[in-house]
Amino acid sequence: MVMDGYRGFLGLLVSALLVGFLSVLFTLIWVLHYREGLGWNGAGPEFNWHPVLMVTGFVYIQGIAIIVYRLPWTWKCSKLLMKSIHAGLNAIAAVLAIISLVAVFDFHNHSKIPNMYSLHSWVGLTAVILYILQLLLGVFIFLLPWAPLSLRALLMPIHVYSGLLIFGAVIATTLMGVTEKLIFALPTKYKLFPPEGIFTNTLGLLILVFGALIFWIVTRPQWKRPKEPNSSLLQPNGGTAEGMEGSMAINVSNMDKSDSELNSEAAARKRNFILDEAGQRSTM
Ligand code: ASC
Repeated sequence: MVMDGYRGFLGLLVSALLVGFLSVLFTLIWVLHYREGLGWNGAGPEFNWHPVLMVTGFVYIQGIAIIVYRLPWTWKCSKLLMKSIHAGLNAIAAVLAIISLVAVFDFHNHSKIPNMYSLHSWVGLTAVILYILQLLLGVFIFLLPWAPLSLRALLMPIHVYSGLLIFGAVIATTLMGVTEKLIFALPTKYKLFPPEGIFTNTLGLLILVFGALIFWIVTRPQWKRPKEPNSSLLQPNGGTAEGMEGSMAINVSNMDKSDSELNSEAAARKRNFILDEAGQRSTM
């Protein structure tokens, strides 16, 4: 596949998938081995769905959703298909996050623990609400064929920024949650370096490294999906969900881009174009 620094990309992608998978595995081992296991009974086992579903959905699946456009072997797939996969993964993550919130509120209510007093809960609930808004806005503006190209171009940088902001807030919230739970569960023992403390601190580090890898992958301009050249000419009114990458969009969105970003995007476009002319891949 044609991509600048393909081996580096592949190494980071495999590392991210592995570290993310380990985070989910560590969370499961934490609740199954060190805590009360899983159940839906208003007690500890019901609470335990909260970390499991948050790390699986809100951390791992959201992280993968953020980088799906970067996978070079999907560049021959239509933009609409990739948007559907991006939206679908984010929708799965949102559903898991909501179930995870139901578990924690239900546990609190059964066990007469107050809701929403901690910083973890304030930042976390804000992230979930913004995530759902981001998902709805993304579907209505970028996936469905209704929004004009000018509105898409205007909102795309905001969509990218708020997506990464929410993801960062989710990583921070997860770390607060892990710390909080350890202090609740091991009030006197945490400071004695017990195995559960060491194990769960390691889980926190894995989640942070996962976030760092996703953030690196998604901020490399040379790994962006190449723009579809001339597609706006095929759809002059820009009224369809696909082919929003034409010259107009490039011009509008170029206004706030750095030189290096523009250069590597231009290189990607050129590469894409040459490949097109050689008939090696289709852009639609
Ligand atoms: C879309 C799409 C993009 C953006 C872009 C806005 O719907 O596929 O890449 O909006 O056209 O600049």
